[in-house]
Amino acid sequence: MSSEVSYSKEPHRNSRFTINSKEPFNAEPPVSELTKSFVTPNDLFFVRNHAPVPDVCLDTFRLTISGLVQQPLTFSLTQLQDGFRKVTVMATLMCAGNRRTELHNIQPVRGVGWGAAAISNAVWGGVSLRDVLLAAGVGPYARNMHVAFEGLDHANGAPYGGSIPIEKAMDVNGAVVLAYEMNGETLPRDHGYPLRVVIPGYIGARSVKWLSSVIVQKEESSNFFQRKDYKVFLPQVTWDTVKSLWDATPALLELNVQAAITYPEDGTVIENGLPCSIQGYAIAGGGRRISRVDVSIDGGKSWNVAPMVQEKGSTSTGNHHWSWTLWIYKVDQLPTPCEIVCRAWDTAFNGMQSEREWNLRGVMHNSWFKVKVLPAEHASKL
Ligand SMILES: Nc1nc2c(c(=O)[nH]1)N[C@H]1C(S)=C(S)[C@@H](COP(=O)(O)O)O[C@H]1N2
Ligand SMILES: [Mo]
Repeated sequence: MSSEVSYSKEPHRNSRFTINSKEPFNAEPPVSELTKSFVTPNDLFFVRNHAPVPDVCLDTFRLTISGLVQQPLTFSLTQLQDGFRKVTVMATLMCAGNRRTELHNIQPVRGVGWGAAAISNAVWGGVSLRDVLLAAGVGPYARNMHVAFEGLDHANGAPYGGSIPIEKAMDVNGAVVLAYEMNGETLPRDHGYPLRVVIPGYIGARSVKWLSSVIVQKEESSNFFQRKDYKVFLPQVTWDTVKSLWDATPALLELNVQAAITYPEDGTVIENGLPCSIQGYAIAGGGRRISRVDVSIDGGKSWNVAPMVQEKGSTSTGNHHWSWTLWIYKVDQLPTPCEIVCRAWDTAFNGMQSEREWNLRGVMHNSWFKVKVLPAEHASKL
């Protein structure tokens, strides 16, 4: 294998992206775009790559299923499409590093700086991972094992990868999909063409793109991104002291509760006393629903409940809720200057932190989201 890293075959990208890193490509849409549609258009869906986008040829592409299975299997994309029923799942992906920049402003964090738009929602079409594993002879009630994934891209000299518990992979309602379509279109190259796994309810990092290999194993993946990244430590933990902590700290899987304001943005100028439709998103992990979104226009002293906008069919009575919740809170007369704050709760009443707490990797940051709105006089003084 050549270890040369070349970015000469990257796909074309939307010029409206905010580019946080060019090589590897990491970009988020303008935050106000997020809540304009419940399903994010493909060309505005945030992109998080760790290496050049693989240039995959369908003729030679194969997916292998191996490890602790009765029957190892190899599929071309057509064989997967023809051999299994098609499923579609609407699911939001969020990078665990969403809102990292707010932590970076407290103390530098090594990693891609993300605003609040490292999150997007899509309808994923493909085959069910459970169906494929059943075909390989994995028992329907398999437990205490891990399903590891590997992609065709190489980051730090090894394939990008990760794993999930087999209980999630085999869950009839777990909705884990090997996706070859995104919003009814062929999966775009930036999002894993020709095949990716989508793990609804989990941090984005586990949804391995350019998927080439699924391995059932006793241990969780030994991949760098499972073992040496995507973990949360106390604020005082540094790159020196973290060394002994990686193994003792569990890998992040399910998302925590997150919410952000997408309009108005921080620093927006609005004349005192005008109406304002405050908008945003909220999401919970592990399939839990958002039960309430609270908005404050006085910096978090008093709160009101924001009406939620939910796409029909994206909810269920169980914990099988894979898409974000959008919300709009209308204020007749917004007193400016003011600080607008939002926070959300899931059905287990997990919430968000009231204070920002720094962590080494800048992941799972979900403190109350705050924006300052300035009065018109302020603008004229600038
Ligand atoms: N093969 C591969 N899969 C990957 C990554 C990667 O760099 N390589 N990045 C992961 C991370 S950290 C995230 S947040 C999601 C982002 O998916 P998206 O680019 O489709 O938004 O892909 C995940 N899957
Ligand atoms: Mo991520």
